Amino acid sequence: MKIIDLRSDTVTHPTPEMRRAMFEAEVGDDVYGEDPTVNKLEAMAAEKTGKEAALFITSGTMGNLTAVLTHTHHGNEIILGDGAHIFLNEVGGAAALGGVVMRTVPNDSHGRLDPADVERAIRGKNIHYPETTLLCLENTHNRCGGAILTPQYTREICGLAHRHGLKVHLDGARIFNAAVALGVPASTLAADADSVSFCISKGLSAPVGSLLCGTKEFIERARRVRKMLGGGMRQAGIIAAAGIVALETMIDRLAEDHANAKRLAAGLGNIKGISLAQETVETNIVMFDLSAELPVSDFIAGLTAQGVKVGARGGNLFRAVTHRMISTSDIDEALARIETVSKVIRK
Ligand code: TLP
Repeated sequence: MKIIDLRSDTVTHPTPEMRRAMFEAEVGDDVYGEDPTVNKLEAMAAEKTGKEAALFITSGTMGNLTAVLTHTHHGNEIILGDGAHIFLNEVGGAAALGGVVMRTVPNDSHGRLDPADVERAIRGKNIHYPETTLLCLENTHNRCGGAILTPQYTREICGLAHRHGLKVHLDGARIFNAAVALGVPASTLAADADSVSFCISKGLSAPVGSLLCGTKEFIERARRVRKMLGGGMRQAGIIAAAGIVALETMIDRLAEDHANAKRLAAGLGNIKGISLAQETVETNIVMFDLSAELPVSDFIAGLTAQGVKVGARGGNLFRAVTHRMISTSDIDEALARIETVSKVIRK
């Protein structure tokens, strides 16, 4: 039985072209800035996001942490959504290692922050207060089911932050999903943020890595922070080579993952006891809930036996993510297996 793994787009394997590029990569010591393949990937990333410079980082988590550490000082406060990956899923690194206070405001179902909430959360000058220095956004928004922040919204909220002297970091782990879905360049979505990070190891299928992008001056400081965190890599061209192939060949095909996610969502919505936990599926993430008639533990056990993997998100909430290694027929097969399980366990 074929395992259909919908836990995350992080499970994608490198393509044969990536493996060839890795084998043949020209390398050097990147801590000395001498790895031509890393330098090429960084230049491509800067170009794609419309920023002056970029830095190759081991993971999305380290990219966000490096951004927070570079933009802030210990004791600062940063504002972010209560569903932000930085807040929920990065081991509290911003607080533990960056010494910043994470002040959350609610994310709406589209991954947005209400500008009025953000404005209220920005601290005034008062000897008792920490200084607010950074706003973090996320596009697409993981917890909000791959929801997209539009360029108009991003401009508005970044404008507000900038008027109050804050910098903005955009966690764009899946920014190319947003770009492809909207039909705009990623640079348009990142234009108003001071820094943006994106992952090559998710839908883009490279095995490792993220890029942090911003001004030359910001990236110079971020390079020191990355070294401090132990993230200075040496012949990293071996993995950067796959990233170059990812940026060259994997972006446009994300549209297929989006179509498959819509197909999956439509099918799930027709299964008794399952309801979608989001109004629309905009990219490659589908969040769904089980009603009380489908016990969560039976559902998980049933799916495991049927070879379908989805992510349990606490309570009766689940996440399914489409990606390059999931075809349209895999979606239909997964739906058939989920329907079988739900029939067997329904109370
Ligand atoms: N997200 C992973 C898990 O951590 C949940 C996933 O499977 O979706 N920002 C966003 C928006 C992310 O979704 C992720 C990874 C990261 C940052 C961190 O990237 P990595 O896993 O490379 O550290």
